[in-house]
Amino acid sequence: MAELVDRDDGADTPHENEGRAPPPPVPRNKKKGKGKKKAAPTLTSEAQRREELQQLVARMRRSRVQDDGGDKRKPHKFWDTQPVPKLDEAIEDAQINDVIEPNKSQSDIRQEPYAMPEGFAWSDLDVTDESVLKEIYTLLNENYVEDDDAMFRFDYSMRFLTWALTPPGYRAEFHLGVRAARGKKGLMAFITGVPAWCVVRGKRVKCVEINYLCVHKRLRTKRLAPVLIKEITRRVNLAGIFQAVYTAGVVLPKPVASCRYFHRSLDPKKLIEIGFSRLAPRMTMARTIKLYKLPETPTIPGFRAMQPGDVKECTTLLTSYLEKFKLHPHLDESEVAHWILPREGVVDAFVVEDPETGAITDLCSFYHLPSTVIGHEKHNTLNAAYSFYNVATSVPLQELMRDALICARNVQMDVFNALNVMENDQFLKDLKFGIGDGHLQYYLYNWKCAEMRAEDVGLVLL
Ligand code: MYA
Repeated sequence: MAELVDRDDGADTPHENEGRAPPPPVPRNKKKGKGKKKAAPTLTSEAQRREELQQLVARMRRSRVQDDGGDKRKPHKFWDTQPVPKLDEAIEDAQINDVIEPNKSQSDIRQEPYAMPEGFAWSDLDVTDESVLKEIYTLLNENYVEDDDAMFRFDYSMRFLTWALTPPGYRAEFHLGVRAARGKKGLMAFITGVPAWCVVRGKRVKCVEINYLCVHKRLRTKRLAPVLIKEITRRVNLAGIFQAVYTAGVVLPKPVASCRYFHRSLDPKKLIEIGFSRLAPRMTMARTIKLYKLPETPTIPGFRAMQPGDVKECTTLLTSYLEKFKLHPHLDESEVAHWILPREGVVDAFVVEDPETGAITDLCSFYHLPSTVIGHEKHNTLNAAYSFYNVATSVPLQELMRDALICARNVQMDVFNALNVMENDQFLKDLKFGIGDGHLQYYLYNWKCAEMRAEDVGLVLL
């Protein structure tokens, strides 16, 4: 198929395929290929040869990923036209913390939507309409982020998408689709923004959080993504917002922070069966299951599910905790109620209530993001919990997160994932998390500031 989009700024000419989309995180020692195992002491020479070959391929693949993603000299025909720092631009001065382009006046903002190529049309998507939500679900379920080996693909549930896209103050015009203009007018591409206040190195900045950029597999590499990004930018600018925050697995100009995923097995047998992880050398399945076994129920006195009556205290607890990070959201009570209060199958949150005073002293939360296990005869779904916002004041963070793991296991999660953001490093090792093979890059649009370390990041995007 030919190139799809017009070239109004010279940024949308076709070029070589990009590196693969950012993968759902998988452990670094994920089983590669079809059932091959890592070297064990009793390997035959044939098995050793295969193992070496496999390791070589893995090394080559790792270096390819680095070259594709991190080559600072590679031109970015679209991103080089955008108000973002260049990849080779080192910003070390912590005093630099400001917009790149000044805010535009309404009259300087393009009033009409960017042109769609023949056969396609913009579509404002009403996510409160069940049938539209189903279409979005299906597009993402079939075309959104996969791991490098195409073994897993994110499977955001409809209830999850409703949650993610309708926080307080959301704007319907930031839920943007592209449809085929004829026939069944199916949904072919998608991008979303939700307004949020972020605090960047102490400065409060009105932002949109951009997410769910997706182009149907049949329309890939035709420069549709830049048009989606430009159109959402135009709409967001018209609403008086000029900064954005987003995350991606790929390296683009230019990450403000680079984070890693870590994984804690909850159902190691299933994870091994589906190739998400593999049996460690010299380990039997029985020993592996024992290694990851957790108590039946949470152990901290006063640990219970968060309730609406806890929102006020949780807001105080969370907002004051987040202040210590260089990039964090600023959340009010309505937002804490939206984002943190439990929603079945979407987000779970727990508090510790002081048994004597009744005060809420701790908070932990995780969201449910399954992945489709592509083409597996026994398992269709990998059930994953993702660490969200956690604050420990009465117990060590590690103890709190242990109870979070127990709760995740008790709602049938197979794995618990956490980024090395905030203070998560404090519990990853002791709670038996393993490092994943994916990086998650954090980006700011139209903002220039010094890079930060993963542990300076106090923001989790869905
Ligand atoms: S991250 C999740 C992204 N989605 C997926 O990975 C799902 C599977 N993949 C796809 O659907 C497609 O491969 C996508 C690219 C849509 C990703 N973020 O159309 P193309 C650049 C930004 O020919 P396609 C998320 O949702 C690429 O470098 N740019 O490519 C956050 C190249 O530009 P340049 C990306 O493969 C999204 C150009 O696109 C990404 O058919 C944040 C090629 O376009 C990416 N993940 O489609 C978006 N991947 O030539 C930015 C590739 O310059 C928001 N590209 O290198 C910015 C703020 C906007 C609002 C501002 C308001 C003030």
